[in-house]
Amino acid sequence: TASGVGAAPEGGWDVESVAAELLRCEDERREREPFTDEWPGLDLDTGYAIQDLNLAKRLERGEKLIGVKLGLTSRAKQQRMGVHFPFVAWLTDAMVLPVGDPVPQGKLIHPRIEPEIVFVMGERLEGPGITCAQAMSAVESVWGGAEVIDSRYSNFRFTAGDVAADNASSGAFVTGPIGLPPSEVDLALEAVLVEVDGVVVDSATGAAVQGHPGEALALAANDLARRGHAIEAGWIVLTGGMTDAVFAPPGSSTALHFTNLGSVFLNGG
Ligand code: OOG
Ligand code: MG
Repeated sequence: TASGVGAAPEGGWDVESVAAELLRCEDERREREPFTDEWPGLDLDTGYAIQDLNLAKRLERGEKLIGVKLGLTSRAKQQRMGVHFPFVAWLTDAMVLPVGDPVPQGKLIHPRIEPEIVFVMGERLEGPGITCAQAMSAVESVWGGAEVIDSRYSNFRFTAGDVAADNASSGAFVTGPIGLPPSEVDLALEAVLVEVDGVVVDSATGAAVQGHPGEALALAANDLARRGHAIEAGWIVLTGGMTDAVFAPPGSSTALHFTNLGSVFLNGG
């Protein structure tokens, strides 16, 4: 088992029981306090062991692994959440939100929306030592997208270990209408306007994400290499929120307008 990872379990928790409780919270739409309140030794590596155990459980129940997401790749996100480095989590087909569908309120606890640059991989990318240029040459197409994050922790309060364990607040995501070859768009300069109920509340360019979203992709490949994985051809990669997330309650309407990658509309349901 993975229970040898990290510090000795405290508060009665271990890798298996935290993993099971997180999946129960997700299935029951139940929020809870972060585990590190009771188990301060739940560090990043332990969080990843929990995340990987729950990926195995998701696959066992029939979900398909379709890619990865990065979290906390922009300063806006890091400052808001109080975790000051990026991390990587899994995407399965159960997280895909069909274009035009509302925010799936019935499955989520307290959804928030993030504008993201999304990659579809043309080639396998295996770290370590991957550079931004190498990463971008493995990309087939570039999209705008919206991630609907949903932490299992009350008020999105967590440490790095908690949020890694919680698959980086994964919920759902939708991709925009336009996919371009990477050579046709300057991603550092690609802008997004975040519009809530008709009012622009935030904006950023791709440079907000590690200077260039390709840097986030390289980081994911290099980080995953430490965990024994590569980024596979055909996978989807969400490179992380460009701005702070916005709340998406029922009745809200959010639009993300990208310069070249089109607009993504999400009805709060
Ligand atoms: C963690 C997930 C962050 C992103 O794009 O930065 C994330 C959170 O803020 O709850 O998906
Ligand atoms: Mg995100």
